[in-house]
Amino acid sequence: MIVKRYVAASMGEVLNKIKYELGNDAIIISQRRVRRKGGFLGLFSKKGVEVTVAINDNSGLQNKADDNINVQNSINAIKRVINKTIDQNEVSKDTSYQVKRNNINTGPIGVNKGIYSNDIINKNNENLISEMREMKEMLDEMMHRSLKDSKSELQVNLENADIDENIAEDILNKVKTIKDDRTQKDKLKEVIKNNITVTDRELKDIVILVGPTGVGKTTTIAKMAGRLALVEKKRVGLLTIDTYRIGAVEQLKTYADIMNIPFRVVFTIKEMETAVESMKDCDVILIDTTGRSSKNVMQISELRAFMKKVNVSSVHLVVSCTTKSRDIDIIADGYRCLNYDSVIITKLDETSTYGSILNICNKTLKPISFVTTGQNVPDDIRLMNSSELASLILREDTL
Ligand SMILES: Nc1nc2c(ncn2[C@@H]2O[C@H](COP(=O)(O)OP(=O)(O)OP(=O)(O)O)[C@@H](O)[C@H]2O)c(=O)[nH]1
Ligand SMILES: [Mg+2]
Repeated sequence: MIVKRYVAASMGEVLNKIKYELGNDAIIISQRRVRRKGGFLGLFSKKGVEVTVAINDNSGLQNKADDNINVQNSINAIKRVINKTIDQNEVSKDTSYQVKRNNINTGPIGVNKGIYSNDIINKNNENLISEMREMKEMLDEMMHRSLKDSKSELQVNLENADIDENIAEDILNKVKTIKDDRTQKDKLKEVIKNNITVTDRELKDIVILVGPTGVGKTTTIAKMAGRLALVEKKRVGLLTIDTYRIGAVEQLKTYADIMNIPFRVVFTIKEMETAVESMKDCDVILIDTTGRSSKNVMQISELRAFMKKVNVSSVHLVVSCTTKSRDIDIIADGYRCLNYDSVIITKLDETSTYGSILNICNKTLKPISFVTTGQNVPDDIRLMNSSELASLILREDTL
């Protein structure tokens, strides 16, 4: 570390000199007002400012992260000195107050002398303290800036996408292991892409959708039914397991009526087999379930009992793209006992950050079967590949 002292007429002038000679990395250690020598035999000296700064002399040899750690250490050390000085001055202020009181007791001459000199000391101390405080604020600001700078561009990309901290760290580590001459951003995209799996498994036999309340299960079932029946010309049957909410049935029944496809409601476990049996002519039976809280083990066990009654070919866990990272953990674990084999991510149109796609993949460890992008039945459902999803997460593309 190099320490240098600068003297000039004003603080502005000193700072310009420092910036010109040392750049933006110099740290101010101390500043004080001085009289600058000038004129014949130093007789006509002028007021000025003396500033002492420090700068790291081997910045070229270290990487940016090390630099930032050093800067932060230096700032912390300087802040400790400043705090100590402020404390000492507060104490000396109290002491000088004591001296003043003592002088009052000793008599009129002592009073005047004592008060006069102590007032000057107090004033100087106050100036010093306020300057120290200013410096402390400057250092806080520098510390804040240096912490911000220490984040790499890739880290910022991941943070902006709302990717879970641990997943982001893992991704960055993987990026570091790629040794080729692609750009960092391309490597990042590659790693994200490899962390997302999708499946284009055909929808057939008995397909069931499970997931928390309001994520879009019924709407998604209607979209699937629409595609299968209207586009792929398959025979589709709709079935809903409703043990919980009056009204949930009506929603799906309306879609079934519009599309002219069979619809049944199952209220008890016993009815499950006969309901499925009644749709044996269908190529695909789509089963809707009422939303369950992933924390309610009883409700999920009940659902499992219904599912055990028939030979389900695929279970899709439905999760909204707007779900917070911690809640994704709870949902992924809460529904694991239903052995879901893929995930449908809904409401992509309702967010501007898509990191949750990666969070969902990492936490469920299951491929994505569909994403939904709006309320329109049957249009707003898609199968996106991992490259498209990676571009979305990195904001290279929009929906
Ligand atoms: N913006 C947007 N809204 C959606 C999407 N999918 C569903 N919705 C809306 O989300 C709301 C809830 O959808 P539902 O299909 O009833 O959700 P659910 O999971 O069946 O809800 P429960 O049966 O109560 O558990 C409705 O207003 C839907 O129109 C989507 O992809 N984007
Ligand atoms: Mg529903």
